[in-house]
Amino acid sequence: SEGAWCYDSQDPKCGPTHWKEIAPACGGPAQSPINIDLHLVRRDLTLRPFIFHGYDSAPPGPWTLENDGHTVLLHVDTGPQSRLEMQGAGLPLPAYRALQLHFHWGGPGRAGSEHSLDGQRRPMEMHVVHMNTRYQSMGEARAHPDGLAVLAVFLAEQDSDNANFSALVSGLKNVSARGVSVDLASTFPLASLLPGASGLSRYYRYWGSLTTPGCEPAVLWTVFEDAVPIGRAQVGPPRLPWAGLPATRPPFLTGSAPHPQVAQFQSVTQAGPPGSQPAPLTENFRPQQPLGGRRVSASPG
Ligand code: B30
Ligand code: ZN
Repeated sequence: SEGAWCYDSQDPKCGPTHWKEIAPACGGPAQSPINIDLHLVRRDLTLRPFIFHGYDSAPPGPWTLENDGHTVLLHVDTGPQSRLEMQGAGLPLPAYRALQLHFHWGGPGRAGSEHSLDGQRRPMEMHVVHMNTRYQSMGEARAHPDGLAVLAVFLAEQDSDNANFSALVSGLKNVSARGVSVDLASTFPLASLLPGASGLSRYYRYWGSLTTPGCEPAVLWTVFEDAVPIGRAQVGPPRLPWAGLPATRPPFLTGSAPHPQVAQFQSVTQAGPPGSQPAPLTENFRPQQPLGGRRVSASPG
């Protein structure tokens, strides 16, 4: 349904300022992502913990990893035998089913989360996309304000591996070309990628949109405060100019250091003209959108 679009704001044809020409909702109200100003959030005592069904065990699978040219997606909805659903947490009834998770990242040395807290971006952001079970398809859900619920999880660097990302990161080398899908060697508990024990982090909540065309205002967003760590070493050796430096860098250098663990994601490629060298897919995050009259709520934490 969406024509050609891209993240490059320098591109005269397909960048974010042109999205509204192919998808009018991208120029409409209630768009995502946003910066969350922590002084303006309203604490909401009705934002209780999430209730997750099936997130604590490895489902039958197989799960499919896909490079669609805009992101890397892990499709986790493999049918009725692996029902992954969430409720509670102020979500509309009856429940939301997990469909896919995917990532947004930056470029060498550049943070690439879509949301930010008090203007602070993180190296990466993972989105776990859920559909309201009252709807039959993604297409139907996208037409309703309560159709989708996305869990946004910030990823932060750490020196040691996060084994919970191993199966996914190992699959990235097999989806470096746009349009390619592979079955992952194994599934894993979805909860292992969420902050705290099954998402017991404080979270921020607001009504927004898909962050890619068609930008439908169909998403109840949850942005977890606590980041999930992802390891530098598990995604390959650091690249210049940091190669050869000890794993622990002096603190004054960390602000300008690249995010080596993200290098693996950055090795994924996007579309190019036939026969051309494929360009790495980097900085696949949308510019932040005006909050307008919306309110951001915070769980009691
Ligand atoms: S997000 O979480 O707001 N970034 C879709 C789902 C969630 C978000 C953005 C888009 C979505 O389902 N889009 C339509 C299907 N997409 C797959 C995809 O997720 O992103 C196919 C496509 O090419 O349009 Cu890329
Ligand atoms: Zn996303």
